[in-house]
Amino acid sequence: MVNKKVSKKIKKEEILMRPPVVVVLGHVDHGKSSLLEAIKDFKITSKESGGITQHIGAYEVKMERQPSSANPPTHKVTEGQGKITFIDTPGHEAFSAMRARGAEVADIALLVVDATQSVQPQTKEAILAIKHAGIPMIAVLNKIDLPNANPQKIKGELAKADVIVESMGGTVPSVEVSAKDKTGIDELLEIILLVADMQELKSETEVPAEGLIIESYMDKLKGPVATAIVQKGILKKKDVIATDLAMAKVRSITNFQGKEIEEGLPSQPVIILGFEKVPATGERFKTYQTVEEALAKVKKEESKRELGSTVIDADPAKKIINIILKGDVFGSLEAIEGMLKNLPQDKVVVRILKSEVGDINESDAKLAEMSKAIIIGFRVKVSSTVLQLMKNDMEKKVRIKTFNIIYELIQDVRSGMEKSLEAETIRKDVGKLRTLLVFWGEKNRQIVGGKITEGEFKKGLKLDVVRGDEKVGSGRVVNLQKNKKDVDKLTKGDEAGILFEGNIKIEKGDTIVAYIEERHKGEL
Ligand SMILES: Nc1nc2c(ncn2[C@@H]2O[C@H](COP(=O)(O)OP(=O)(O)OP(=O)(O)O)[C@@H](O)[C@H]2O)c(=O)[nH]1
Ligand SMILES: [Mg+2]
Repeated sequence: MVNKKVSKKIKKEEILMRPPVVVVLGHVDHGKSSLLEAIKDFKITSKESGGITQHIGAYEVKMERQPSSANPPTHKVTEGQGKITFIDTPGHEAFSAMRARGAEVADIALLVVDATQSVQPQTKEAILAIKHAGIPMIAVLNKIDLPNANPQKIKGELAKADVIVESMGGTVPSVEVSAKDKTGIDELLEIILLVADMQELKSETEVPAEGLIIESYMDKLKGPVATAIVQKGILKKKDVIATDLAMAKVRSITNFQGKEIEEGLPSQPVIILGFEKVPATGERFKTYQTVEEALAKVKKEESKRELGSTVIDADPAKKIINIILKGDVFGSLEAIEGMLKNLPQDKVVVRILKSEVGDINESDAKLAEMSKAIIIGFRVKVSSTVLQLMKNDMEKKVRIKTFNIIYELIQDVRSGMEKSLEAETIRKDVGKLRTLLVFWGEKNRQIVGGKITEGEFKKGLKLDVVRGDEKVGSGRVVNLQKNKKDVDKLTKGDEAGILFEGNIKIEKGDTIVAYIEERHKGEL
């Protein structure tokens, strides 16, 4: 926290040594949140549904000691010294946008790999995001407390993924840690500060504040709430700021722990109140001289884009599932939309009519009723008015489902899509017989002799009778005989007799085609 006296002093400086922003990236469950928890005693893990991080979180850590730097800072030691801003990200595959955004705003990336496991898909994706952002990384091999940890193997795998650690002759520092036992944490922090020192992270302070929104949601009492990282300048209360979507006259600034602060310094994670609408995650904010200027900017952007709806162009012949999506924060909506779009849509199309932060309200229910949409909520509640409506006349018309885990939400939509498809019957030819001899039989039965020219025949199989190029009748196999003995199966090359039952009198020269019908449940 910064008091006014300190910040006045800072403002005199042209350049501020700002703390490094460190993004924690890696595959799901490899221990990113636990690592942050170990670094500072944040109880992040226990708050999450199913232990999976679903939001990006930002945390600030102040080191007790000064950085032990090989290159002492060339600029004056300032408030930022010894501080590190960490951004936690989710490892689940759905959140690639959040990971990319995290890497974009960061100065350094921690690539966390579970040393008992191996380099996984999202490890590789994280590596790409880091390389794309062009920031240095530190490989963190976690869970070395476990007996099956094999950091050496991981280093080899990392090398294959083009991340060559120092001990293997490369340039990427690596450190072995246990988030559980809190070992290796000191060394890790030391390396972070060293890497940061080498970057000489400066920030202009005498410029209008700018930053990146990393999380946002609507709070019933507080209104729109945005978590941001200040990147340039000093954000102050009463500043007028705007993203493309929303403007704010900053009402309050709090640090990540919810303590009110006067100013947000470069690299500092801050929670901003005062937005008129919820800004989207990943948006940049800038400071404006006047409210009019800020509003003009938002208006201009507004006219450029269609707000709040993502409609996938649909072929009218396809089935369409209309969805109204409500979520707790923009980041979740973005992840869910991304995953829904990735569902196969060749036969059934998911159309998101509306995607919005906030609880499920009456207007959602009305839209759902009109458009025959299903309302899907992620970590939101159903408002009491809607609950009342559901009890009364809308009961049968609107379907509402809420979820706490993204994966379950996606699976549910997927199975809904599958159910909307009728089961298909797929016919497969399994054998052919050319008739050489025909015996007249009784009623609708005949004994036919011939040669199996393709595949096989079995009792009970369905049959088509083909004359010339035309199907002239159908039936089934009642019995099979070879060398005058009953058999279960005839295969290609066999000369044999079959007892045919069907709606046609077979003639010499007809081809009898045996087939099976497989019923396939709707497959996307
Ligand atoms: N034994 C051991 N277990 C660990 C260690 N670090 C994390 N874990 C466990 O690994 C599991 C996943 O840890 P998280 O910190 O939630 O992993 P994450 O990478 O943040 O996961 P996502 O946010 O879902 O991507 C939890 O059960 C942790 O208790 C460690 O150093 N040693
Ligand atoms: Mg996590």
